[in-house]
Amino acid sequence: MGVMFVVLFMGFLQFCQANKSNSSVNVVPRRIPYVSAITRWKNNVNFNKVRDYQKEARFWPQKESRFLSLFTVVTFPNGGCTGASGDNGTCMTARECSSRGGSANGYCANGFGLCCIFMTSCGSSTSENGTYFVNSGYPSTYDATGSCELTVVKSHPDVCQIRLDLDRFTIAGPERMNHVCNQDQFIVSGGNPVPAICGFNQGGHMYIDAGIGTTNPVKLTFVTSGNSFERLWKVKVTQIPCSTIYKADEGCLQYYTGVSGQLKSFNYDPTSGRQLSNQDYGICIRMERNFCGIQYTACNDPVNNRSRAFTISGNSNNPVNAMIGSGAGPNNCANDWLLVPCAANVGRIQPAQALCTDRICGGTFSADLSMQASSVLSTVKPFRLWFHTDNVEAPVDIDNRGFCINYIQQPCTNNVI
Ligand SMILES: *[C@@H]1O[C@H](CO)[C@@H](O)[C@H](O)[C@H]1NC(C)=O
Ligand SMILES: *[C@@H]1O[C@H](CO)[C@@H](O)[C@H](O)[C@H]1NC(C)=O
Ligand SMILES: *[C@@H]1O[C@H](CO)[C@@H](O)[C@H](O)[C@H]1NC(C)=O
Ligand SMILES: *[C@@H]1O[C@H](CO)[C@@H](O)[C@H](O)[C@H]1NC(C)=O
Ligand SMILES: *[C@@H]1O[C@H](CO)[C@@H](O)[C@H](O)[C@H]1NC(C)=O
Ligand SMILES: [Ca+2]
Repeated sequence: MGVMFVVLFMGFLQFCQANKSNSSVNVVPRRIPYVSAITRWKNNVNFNKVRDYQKEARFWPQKESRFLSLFTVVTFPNGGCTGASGDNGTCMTARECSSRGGSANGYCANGFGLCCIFMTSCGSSTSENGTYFVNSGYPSTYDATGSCELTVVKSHPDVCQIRLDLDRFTIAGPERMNHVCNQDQFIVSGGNPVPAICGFNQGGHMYIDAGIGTTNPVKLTFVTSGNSFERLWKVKVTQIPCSTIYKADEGCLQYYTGVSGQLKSFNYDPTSGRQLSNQDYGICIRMERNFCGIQYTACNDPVNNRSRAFTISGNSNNPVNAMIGSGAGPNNCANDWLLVPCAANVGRIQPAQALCTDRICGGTFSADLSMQASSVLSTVKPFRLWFHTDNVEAPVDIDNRGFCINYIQQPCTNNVI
């Protein structure tokens, strides 16, 4: 869909080129009243805008333009925009914004359009790309029990994934004993299985597989129960077309791009965040061109004497060595683990029994049974990690925080192929 404005034009010009770079699609004389044209465009879908427009243009051949020497229609595509509030929206007319349920927030398209922000809360349904799902009363906090659901309908059948950006995300954390989210929960249903999460997750993201073609909607639900708690959330919902290069790889709940970055488990916080139970998901890192391996290192922990940046099993109040492998022994990872395919320590001579390992757990990040953390290299492609936790913590696993890991991709060389 495009956005149109009727511009009163006092000259004899039949064409007014508002921007020469788009002159063929931006400005055309029209005989048809603009209201009916808007109605037509509303029924169009936002793909192949220019082509749609050109089709439309054929309905109004240029010979009719002599009726219009006073009127010129300025159109521009419904691009993304940043509103005065800093939220992202879609550029459109005031009329279109209010009819679609958005709220105008600043100008765009050189002042011809308004930046239309879609923000919604409990019990609603949206098919607008870039909708923000907020707690009731946002930006104030919400302290009550209930279930707050948003239904996300595809804006077009050619949408395959939904990306959720957890711009604000504070709900009650898991219980102390087994770290299960039994008070508050954020649940995603209707797509591929997504683990329920709780606690503090600001800055996190998730990709939801929405299936191909017309499918059931995806539902996002915040369940709040139990003790009084000041909850706050603002989740940005972006619809990703199937054919784009920026969609996530299949089977990745989280998808990172770039040569370096930081990965965190949900509700990670070195001071008080409890590792969540019942997790099971893939974390993918896009292989950048000419990079053949990936190195992982536990983040700095600015608050604890002994780092808790990787505390997946054992009693984290004591130093715990790294544990590896999938057996049932005391130094194996039978219950909770981060799976790093064929992980090997960087710059340390490997013990014979652990040339490369897959599961890593314990209280130290290393690919051997060390008390000392190490950077870990994996050259298995594509670059992926899997995180798994069961539903039990106490009495063996105490105060585990989960993980925060920095990654750096390694260029293809003689050593990394
Ligand atoms: C025309 O478009 C170009 C390229 O997008 C932009 O840099 C320029 O500011 C525009 N000019 C006007 C008058 O809108
Ligand atoms: C011109 O049109 C193209 C395609 O619709 C769009 O990507 C581009 O941003 C437009 N440029 C301007 C200056 O509006
Ligand atoms: C708006 O979009 C930009 C660019 O994609 C992004 O960096 C920024 O975080 C977004 N802001 C919000 C509030 O979503
Ligand atoms: C939704 O918006 C994002 C940018 O914020 C864009 O990349 C994506 O293509 C849009 N999705 C659809 C279905 O238009
Ligand atoms: C931990 O840090 C505190 C002060 O920050 C210090 O008093 C204590 O000795 C440290 N413990 C260890 C084991 O290093
Ligand atoms: Ca566990």
